[in-house]
Amino acid sequence: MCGIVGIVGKSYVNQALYDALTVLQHRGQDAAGIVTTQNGRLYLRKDNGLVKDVFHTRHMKELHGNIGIGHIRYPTAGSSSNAEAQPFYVNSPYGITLAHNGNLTNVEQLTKEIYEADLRHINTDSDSEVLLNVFANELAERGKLHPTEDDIFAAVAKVHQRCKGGYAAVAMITGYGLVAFRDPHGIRPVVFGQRHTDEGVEYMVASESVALDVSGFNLIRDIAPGEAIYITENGKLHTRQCASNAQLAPCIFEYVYLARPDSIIDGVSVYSARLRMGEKLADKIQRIRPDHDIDVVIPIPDTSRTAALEVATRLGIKFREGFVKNRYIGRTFIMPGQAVRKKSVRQKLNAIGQEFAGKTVLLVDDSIVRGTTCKQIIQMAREAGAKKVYFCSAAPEVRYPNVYGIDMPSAHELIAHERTVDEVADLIGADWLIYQDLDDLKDAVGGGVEKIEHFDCAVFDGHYVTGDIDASYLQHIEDERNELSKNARRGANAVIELHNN
Ligand code: PIN
Repeated sequence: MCGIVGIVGKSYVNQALYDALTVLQHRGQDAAGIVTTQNGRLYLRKDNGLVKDVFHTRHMKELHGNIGIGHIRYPTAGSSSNAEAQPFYVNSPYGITLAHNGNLTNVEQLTKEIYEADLRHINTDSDSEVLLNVFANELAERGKLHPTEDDIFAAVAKVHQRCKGGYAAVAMITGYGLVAFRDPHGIRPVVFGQRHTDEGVEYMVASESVALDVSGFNLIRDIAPGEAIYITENGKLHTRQCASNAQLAPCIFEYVYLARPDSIIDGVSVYSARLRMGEKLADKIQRIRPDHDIDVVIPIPDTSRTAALEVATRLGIKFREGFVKNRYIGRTFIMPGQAVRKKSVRQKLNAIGQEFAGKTVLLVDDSIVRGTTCKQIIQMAREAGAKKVYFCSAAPEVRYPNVYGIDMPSAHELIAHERTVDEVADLIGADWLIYQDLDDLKDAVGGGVEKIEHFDCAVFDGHYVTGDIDASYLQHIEDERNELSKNARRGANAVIELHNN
């Protein structure tokens, strides 16, 4: 999962791009980048790290121009080198830069085609570089010195034919303007909006509507699945449906956990969806155990708070803050002779004893993925004196890998994979475990004012909307991941050895 932004403005866009990236920081903390353009030149700054650490005054001063795009990256195994920070650049045709959120599922075939048929070189392991090269190649194929909107939309149509998977992308064509497009299922989110200034209308494209809010842009709408928008350098907006088979099936996990609650995705308020998740959970609890003995509902900060509030209200039980999250987690130092230890949950969360002592508590979290964190949290609740610890998840059992850009690639890392609810409850140490039903989740998200018929729910039901995912593909990405994390571990050990010597 990553965040993207693009602006066509009437004055310098560097600060607004920076502000947007800061607001999208929850979508990735691994790397950040901005590229702007002025008088045919590109100005790029990207590196590993948080937005506030990557951009200093000296960098911002160099980001000239009224047009630019930005990216923040989520760490996935094997993608942490700073060569893979985005935006990516190709010099031909025109000089194109691109920022991408999502994951292509036919990247190996595309990489081969790009080299053997398109005669283009790929320099990283990033599928975003592949996406950029496919787009650039298709635009070059049009053979125009001055591309029109028809050429640009035709190139996006070809991208849709060639690229499988989930993608929301924003690209800048030097000297022409900004293009943004979304895959034919609209798996990953992307919206656009406008702001009126004395000099005219400015446009922003972003992964989430919160990025528009912070700089005073008004949301126009989501880019439709398969649609592309093109905003010329002088601020003319063109939109076109570029896919023949478009059908909206957004990633339901955005609503569960990934997106900020104050965002609106595909017309649905993330906050309202989470409230409804809480209502559905409360109804399920009431249904299966009407005589439950829950004394207090406690959220696990932060995401689950909205759902937990509604669970408590609906059940008519007290809602209490039982855990405090440390907002300032420090870095882990690599010390000579010491293994690098992952920060424990205890360093991030602390229990407020009085809310647990002698009580039957219902802890609410947004989801259970690996089960490692929730196990420690349940243990903390017991140590704080809870009589019984019940646990509920606002999402159903996460049983299958995600292949569209969320870092959940290996089934065996998922605690609910091939396990029953009782087995998971045993493993995490809960006295009672309640998962949201998938139909209830779909209803919570898609059953509000704005109706959404289909979702990408693959992590819950194993159904992959792009239709190209089978067991051998999943096995392949799992093997690849094991290999990458083995290499990463080797790398970490090498660092320790280096310090020892
Ligand atoms: C945490 C959001 N949320 C908490 C992410 C933990 C799964 N985990 C998914 C629960 S926050 S585990 O709100 O952003 O702080 O299943 O792997 O233990």
